[in-house]
Amino acid sequence: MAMSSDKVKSLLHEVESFKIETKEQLENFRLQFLSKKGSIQELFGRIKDIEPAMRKEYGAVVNDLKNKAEEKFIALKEKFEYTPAESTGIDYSLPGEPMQSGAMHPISIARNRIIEIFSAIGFVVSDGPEIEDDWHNFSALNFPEEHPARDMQDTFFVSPTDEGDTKGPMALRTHTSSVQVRIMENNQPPIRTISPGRVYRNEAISARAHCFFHQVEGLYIDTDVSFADLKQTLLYFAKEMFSSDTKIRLRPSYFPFTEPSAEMDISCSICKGKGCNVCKYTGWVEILGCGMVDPAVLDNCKIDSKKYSGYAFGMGIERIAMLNHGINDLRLFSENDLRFLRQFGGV
Ligand code: 2NL
Repeated sequence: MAMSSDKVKSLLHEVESFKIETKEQLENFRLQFLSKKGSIQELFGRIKDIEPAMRKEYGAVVNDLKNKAEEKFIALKEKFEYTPAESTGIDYSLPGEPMQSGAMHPISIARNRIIEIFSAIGFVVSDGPEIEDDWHNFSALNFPEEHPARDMQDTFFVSPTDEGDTKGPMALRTHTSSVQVRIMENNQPPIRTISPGRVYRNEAISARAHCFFHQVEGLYIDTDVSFADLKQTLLYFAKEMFSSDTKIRLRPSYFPFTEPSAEMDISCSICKGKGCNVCKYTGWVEILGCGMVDPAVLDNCKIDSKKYSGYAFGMGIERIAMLNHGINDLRLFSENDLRFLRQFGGV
């Protein structure tokens, strides 16, 4: 204790005799005596080394020293227009600016849910390039040479299409089937994959059409895959995605790459089949296209169509998100207006 009180006394002397005639000296005073690493704080830290019976007295003496130092500091603070952390001009004690937080995009929310549902039954996510050659986007998928989708009016071409170009015309993919063509070319069955991604169409932008949108396509190839397998898988998906009482119906359709082909409707998730604007008073809403993979497509991708069969389906993610949240204009998805994006509960 004796040692410590000597130390307090000598510090008190130092505090009292410290010459402060400039702003810099005031800051040095603060650093030396009053800061967290200053000598007075150090004395407080030593209280644990003091005999318990003497601690009260020791505390009082150090406190007294601290008050004297603070008084001296405060008395000179105004005179030198002291501001904390003056070297940077930043007052770290001010509260921060409120930060704008983002939100999960409704397309991402729907895509993640679709992936979750198909992952649970063994589908693996696959990905591929957005700029594709003619083979992977059209020819391998059985599009005839004169098919309208190959037209400049429908597809964005991104490189010269003159005869000398050995790779053939390159285009922004118009569906993610091109990813699945690549999977088939590089893997033998069993294949069970879903391909989510952005696709492009050369269309005028409106509430119902956009020049880009998002798709998830699914593909399952093995021995003895049947249309019944397709139907059960899609029923499972519809019940998981919407609600367990959702019903599905399949209507005959046509795609170049599937035979037979169908479009699938679900019982309207908005009005539960009673009739509303969304289902146009039919009780049903179309959500995807599907079918059995055309044997010519399997053969194009080096999969033996005599040994294997498969089903495939494709859906627009925007459409699913619109149904889930009652969104009625496609353009909202690409405006990045936070007032829109924050409404969907994703973080
Ligand atoms: C739709 C329809 C569909 C497929 C996509 C597919 C992929 C391969 C082979 C055969 Cl590699 N088919 N995909 C099949 C039927 C329909 O999409 O309306 N999508 C938004």
